[in-house]
Amino acid sequence: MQPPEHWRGTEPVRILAPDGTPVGEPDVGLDPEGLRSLARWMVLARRLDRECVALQRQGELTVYPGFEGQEAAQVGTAAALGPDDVVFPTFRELAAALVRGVDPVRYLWYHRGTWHGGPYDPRATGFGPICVPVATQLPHAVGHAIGTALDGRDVVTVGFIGDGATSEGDFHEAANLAAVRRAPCVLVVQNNGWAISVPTAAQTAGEIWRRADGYGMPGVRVDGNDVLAVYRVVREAVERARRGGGPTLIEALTYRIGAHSTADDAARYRDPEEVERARAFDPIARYTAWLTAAGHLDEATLAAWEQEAERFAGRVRAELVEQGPPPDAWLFEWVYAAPPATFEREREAALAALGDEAAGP
Ligand SMILES: Cc1ncc(C[n+]2csc(CCOP(=O)(O)OP(=O)(O)O)c2C)c(N)n1
Ligand SMILES: [Mg+2]
Repeated sequence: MQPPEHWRGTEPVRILAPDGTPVGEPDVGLDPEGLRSLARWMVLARRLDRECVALQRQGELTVYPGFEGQEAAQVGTAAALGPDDVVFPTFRELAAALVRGVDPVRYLWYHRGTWHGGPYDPRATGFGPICVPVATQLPHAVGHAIGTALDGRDVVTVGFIGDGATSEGDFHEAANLAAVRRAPCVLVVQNNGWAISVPTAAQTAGEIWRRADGYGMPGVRVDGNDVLAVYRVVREAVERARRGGGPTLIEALTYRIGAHSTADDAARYRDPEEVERARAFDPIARYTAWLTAAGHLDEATLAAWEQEAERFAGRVRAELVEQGPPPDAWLFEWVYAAPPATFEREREAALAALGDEAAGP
């Protein structure tokens, strides 16, 4: 089995080999129910992800960035956090959002265009807004971490980021500030091999986790398709941050099985054989193989999760598609506290035009 190209170099922290055989200590401090819940979340998340791609193809979502293959990196990270900890996501972390208790229907309002602002409450869920401008959420995450520390609150902030995003100035500024201020945060890079059509090798000449040394913080490279390893590594980083030990940079090696988003045709720049090879490193098959061998999972339970996932995806679909378009006037709401006259005129003209259109020819 040839691992994806961007996994070359330093061996990552790994507990389970790709076939599920333990190569490290599988006791990560979770009881059997906790261990099973990691698998259940991954099964639910993958099913929902596929439903979302279908919903976009059927015109029910405008665009959707899938995360198939990255379930372990996201579920393992989210599960390692305490209830008051906060996540600042990119645009690809629906699996992490589920684990943190975000309502997927509300989350997907964003992709349906129902509500272009914050479709769920970041404060109630501890999950920041979906962030499309690449890397801009990372300074926010570090600022949040510094703020909670100044307030004396026991909160650790996780900032997710992609491999491509590590080329942005925002990444450098955030990582540097986090280390200088010993901010209680964990920066999790999901290195999925691609930034749209740019492979990691064309993005960065070194290994991403090694940059941590230059900033003056610990860096860890973990097998991001090994949910137990991700859980352990993130857990350790969260505990260090909580003790006042400052930030950690984690590079989670994973693979983007799907296209960048439903607006992308990956076959134009990526060899489909690469994807087939990467499937041998599937995070769910690896983990359920180990759970079963360790006596924590039987076929009936796995089948029950799959049925639950069907019902779950069906419920999300039903609740989503019954959601009509937002009122036209919302385009102009929450822009200005005191709208200038030019803006008011624009609003009136636009609403009149939209009204005519809605009335038909
Ligand atoms: C500042 C900015 N530049 C460019 C884009 C267009 N864009 C969207 S996602 C993306 C690639 C991101 O790659 P990576 O950080 O590896 O995350 P992934 O998509 O693999 O999850 C780009 C260039 C953007 N959204 N924001
Ligand atoms: Mg990427």
